[in-house]
Amino acid sequence: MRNAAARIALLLAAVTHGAATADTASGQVLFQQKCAACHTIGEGDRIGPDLHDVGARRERAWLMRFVTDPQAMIAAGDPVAVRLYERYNRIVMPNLALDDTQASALLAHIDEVSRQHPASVAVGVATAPMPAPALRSPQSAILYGFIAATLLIVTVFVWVARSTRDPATVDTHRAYALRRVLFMAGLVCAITVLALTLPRTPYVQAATTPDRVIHVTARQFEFLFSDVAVDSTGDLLNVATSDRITVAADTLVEFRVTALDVNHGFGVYGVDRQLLAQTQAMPGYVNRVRVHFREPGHYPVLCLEYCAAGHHLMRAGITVE
Ligand code: HEC
Ligand SMILES: [Cu+2]
Repeated sequence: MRNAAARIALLLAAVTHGAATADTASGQVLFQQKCAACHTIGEGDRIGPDLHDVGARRERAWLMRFVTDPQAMIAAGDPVAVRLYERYNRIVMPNLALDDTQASALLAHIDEVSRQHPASVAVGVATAPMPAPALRSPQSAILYGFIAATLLIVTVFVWVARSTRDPATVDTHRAYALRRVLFMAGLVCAITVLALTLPRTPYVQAATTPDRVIHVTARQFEFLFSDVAVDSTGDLLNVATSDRITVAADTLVEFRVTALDVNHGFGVYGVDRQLLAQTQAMPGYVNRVRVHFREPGHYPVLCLEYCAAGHHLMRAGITVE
């Protein structure tokens, strides 16, 4: 980060230099002059966040205020601005002496580029929106099964309600015999399911050694991967961490997941955007979850537990080569 500070000083010099000539220029020119050093529109984060679709993410009035005077907003403790500041390495976006017309032109330019280049094409794994799950997938099969079971139960209840409307004599012997049959059938089902699923529990899998152990540290609002464990915020100064990690294909990875502040959810999605594995990230605990990465591709990681207002920013990525 020391290096980054020097780079920013240089960028600031370059950026403020262009100030006087800017006021008649279009949003595009302004963006190139004053923003492109730190931001892209749909090509990923630089020193500041990727501004793709920022017009959809934030309110217009907030954006106008932020772009014209970011430092005042951070100083005033605006929650979103402070979170961004924390997330982007505590680098304050400079005040670029823009008037409202220039700010509007810039925002219009960002909207325009966002419209022309959908993020799914332009943006890398961690920031691309997740496409909706496919209709025919194991996860949807569970949904359909659930709906079918619900309909069956409702039908049975309706049938029972209708058939018992008028009092009738019941043959208790036959009823009890039926009850025994149903009980035995239920028992057989339960034992079969238990026998089929028991070998798939994590306790059995723990007997094999993983090919690789990756430590995951969650905090508001990021996931950090590292080769050694991180126990405190102080450790982050000494441990190399990243929100992207590369893994060889056909590797069994054990993630050891913890959190530094509040509970988070560590969810790994597959190349087809189906949830592959998840575990809670809890302060003071290390939860283990194993994923066998077979196919090459991008595996997004999202937070699965609402952890505070910047929750949706918690994204990381695993690339399998
Ligand atoms: C020196 C680097 C730098 C320059 C130049 C810069 N920004 Fe930023 N920008 C940042 C950083 C860093 C953040 C994150 C907030 C913070 O730390 O202040 C940010 C945040 C933002 C945000 C909020 C993003 C979000 O997700 O809500 C917007 C909008 C923005 N910048 C627009 C601009 C525009 C428009 C320009 C050009 C006029 C510009 N920035 C120039 C560094 C920069
Ligand atoms: Cu979260």
